[in-house]
Order: sequence, then structure tokens, then C-alpha cells
Amino acid sequence: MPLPLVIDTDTAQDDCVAILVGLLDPEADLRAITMVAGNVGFDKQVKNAWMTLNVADRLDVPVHLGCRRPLVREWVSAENVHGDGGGGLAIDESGLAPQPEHGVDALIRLAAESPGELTIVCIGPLTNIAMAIIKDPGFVTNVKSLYIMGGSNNARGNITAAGEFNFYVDPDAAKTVFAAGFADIVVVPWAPLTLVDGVFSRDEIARIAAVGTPLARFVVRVCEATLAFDESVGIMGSTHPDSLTAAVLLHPELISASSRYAVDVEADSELTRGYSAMSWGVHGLEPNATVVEAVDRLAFLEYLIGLFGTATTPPRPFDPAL
Ligand SMILES: [Ca+2]
Repeated sequence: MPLPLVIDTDTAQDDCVAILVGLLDPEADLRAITMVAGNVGFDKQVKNAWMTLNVADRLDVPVHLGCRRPLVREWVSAENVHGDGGGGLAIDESGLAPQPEHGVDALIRLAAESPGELTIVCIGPLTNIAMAIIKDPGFVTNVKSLYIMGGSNNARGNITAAGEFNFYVDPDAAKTVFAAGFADIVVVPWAPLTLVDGVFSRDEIARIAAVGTPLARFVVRVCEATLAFDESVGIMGSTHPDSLTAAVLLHPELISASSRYAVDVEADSELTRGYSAMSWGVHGLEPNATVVEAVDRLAFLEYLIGLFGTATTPPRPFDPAL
């Protein structure tokens, strides 16, 4: 049976790849996309999600608009990293509309419809998840698993020395989620995991391009802006934490090391805002999450290349070359 899941996303660059994982992998039953404020302008994120659904010929997947800003803080963008997050591509959006139901309500409803079965892949700030916790006392127990891209495993951040972007943008939401008592949380952190096992070199991106399908062309294009930014800060490749989060959910055999941790997030300090303290079992704290520590990087790359080989006929042109 395919795994029922929702992807909660601030759709830009690798979020698009994560959505493609949810759409193309036969192990996944992607029931909805919920949008949260994060990487780029909220409405642009929605456009990026529709472009991604289009390239997979899956515009039938419902898109729900969630929270347009963090719980407490002002929204901070990552447009310096991602540009518009969609490689400058666009599609004709006539006839496309988000669902009338709010993203938080969709998360609550989908979890309640099949208690203990729904997994949420959380690849943006955790605002929608925190709001669902606050709104519905049953939400925490109705959800099977949260797969969260965020934080660093007692390591460096990216938007600041201490803060990884998703947790930095809404540290109050992240703190709420880790304190809520979910039965199963799996974390894919930025550092060191993504920087070691979630980076594809220019040669490897060229291998993806060589697949030659509309999917592969789309992925290479949306990754270009981030690749240029990464190289400017000393990361020699394109970073894929969001697609890695979806991939390890569907294929846990990709994980070569993981451990139980007590995870908490700094929400008071400005200096270390969003810092994830991950206690590894010697401080007398009850573990609340499994943190992925290493994956088989090449197997992850081969997995994605296999998915991008899927032949699709995008119903709306996304590239003048098509
Ligand atoms: Ca994201």
C-alpha cells in the first residue's frame, strides 16, 4: 500500500524535487500540498508548486494555502539564495486555483480522516504544523509521523552561524512542534548531514540533465540559482535536504546512520535564534526525535535520476524550448 502523505512546503528549488518524489515514487500516495511562508514570496511559492505538478502531469493534486507569516516573527525570505525559486520558469495558470480550505484545516482534516496513518513531510518553517497543534487537540495523536527538514545536529546553520533557515524563520513554531509529543519525528538536518550527503556536484547535475526528460530539464533549471549561491559560499554543489527528507521516508534503506535525540529549538536569543540543540542521550532528557546522521549519497542520487527518467507530458509548456 502506498504511504499516505502531505507535503508542507515553502516551494522553491529543492522543495520542487521533494514534491516530484511524492508524485513519482509508487511508494507514495501524495494527498495534498500545504503552503507555508518561507523561501520566497508566498504567491510565488504557489506558482512554483503548480509548475512542479504540471511537469509531472499531476495538476489534480490539491494545493492548500497555509500561514502567510510565522507565529510571532516577521517573515524572512531566502530570495538571495533561491531567486524566484522556480528557475525563472512560468506556466499559464488559467483555470488553476488553490483549494478553498486553509492549509492548517486540511492538515487537521487529513490526519483525522485516517488516524495513525498520515505522514507529513515538513520542508519549510513549521508554522502550519504548530497552528494545527494549537487548533486541534487531536492532531498530535492523529498524525503517524512527521519528517522534518530543519536545524543542524549541533553544527553550523546557514542563514546565521547558529540558525538553519526553516527553524530560524519560525523558531517558536519549531519549539512548539518538538514539545508537542508526536509519536514519531524524523529530522533531516542541514549540517552536517546535508552538507556531506545531500550535495550534488556540477558533474552530477550534468548527469541529471543528460536524462533529457521534461522532468530532468525542469529540475536542472530550478536548481541553477541555488547552485550559484552555494558555490559563492563554499558549498561545491547543489543542496537537496528537502528531497532527501521525502526520499528517506519512502526508502529508509538509504539511511546508513541515525540516533534518538532530545531536540529543542532556541526561540528567545537573537544571536542563536532557531538553533537546534540535539541532546544525544547523556543529559537525562527523554528523546523526542530520530535524527538522520548519514545516508548513502550515491544511492540517493541514483534514486532521483531513476525518478527523473519517468516520461511525462506536461500539459502546459514551462519552457520556451519545449
Ligand atoms: Ca523548503
